[in-house]
Amino acid sequence: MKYLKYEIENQIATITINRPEVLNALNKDLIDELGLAVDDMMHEGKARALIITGEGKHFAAGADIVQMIEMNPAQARGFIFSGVYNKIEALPIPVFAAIKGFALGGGLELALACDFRICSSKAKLGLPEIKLGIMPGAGGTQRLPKLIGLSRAREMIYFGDIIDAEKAYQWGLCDRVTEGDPMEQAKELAQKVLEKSPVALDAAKKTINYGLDKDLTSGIIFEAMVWSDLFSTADQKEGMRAFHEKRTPEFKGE
Ligand code: CO8
Repeated sequence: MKYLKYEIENQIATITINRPEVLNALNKDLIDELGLAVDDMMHEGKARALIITGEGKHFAAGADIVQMIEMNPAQARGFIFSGVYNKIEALPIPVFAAIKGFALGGGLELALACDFRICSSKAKLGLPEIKLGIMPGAGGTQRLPKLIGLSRAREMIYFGDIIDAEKAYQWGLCDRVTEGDPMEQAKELAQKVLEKSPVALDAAKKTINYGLDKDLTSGIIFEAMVWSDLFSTADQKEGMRAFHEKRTPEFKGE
């Protein structure tokens, strides 16, 4: 791949956006590669968690502005990243964004499609599209208000200001802020999920995502169905038997 690095170690996959000369600005080919990398990872079936990060000092300073300048509406529609971001959000494994430096525009929208955002204390986050005469177009207007509330999301989207990691943490946009390398912290958290049941994690993630755009009653009905289906899995039997036998469960993801 030209714009990404992919590796998997101890069941934790890492995708690194690799265009540091332009602060990892996201062009169309890069996003196509991201979609393929995610497909390959799932096809291979070895990853139990995914970390997305950026090469060099930044996560990603947004979509490639130079590539967008002369686009017409049809070309802009063809450029849209949402399909790949939706795919990442729907992955059956937990996804962590490890953020150093800038996560802006389409870069922050990528991080919003992840389950967790782990930030360096020097991280800077924002949706500055409004300053370019556009608006967020890869899920930002939808995911951000759900995550941090309408007023704060409006503030970020209407004013386009960049906020630091501390404020992002206070607003619930960052899940962890670290003085060290966010990659290390993301790996620690990924390691924690390796001990859990993959089928239960997948079920929990699907149910949370399902409820995001549904009414409470539908969400609770869906939850009841998924919850009771878990009793057909070997992991449920193992988890509960292990508790009863006072030992650590060994989940097989079955
Ligand atoms: N696109 C293209 N090139 C970029 C981008 C970008 N988003 N960001 C930085 N670069 C380039 C710069 O042009 C510069 O290139 P060169 O060395 O050739 O001049 C290089 O990266 C280094 O950048 P700076 O010299 O500007 O570095 P500074 O440290 O001075 O500034 C900033 C860093 C503040 C991050 C500044 O680069 C900046 O403001 N970048 C643009 C941020 C931005 O507006 N992002 C939003 C882009 S629009 C978007 O993401 C739309 C999302 C919707 C997607 C939906 C479907 C596609």
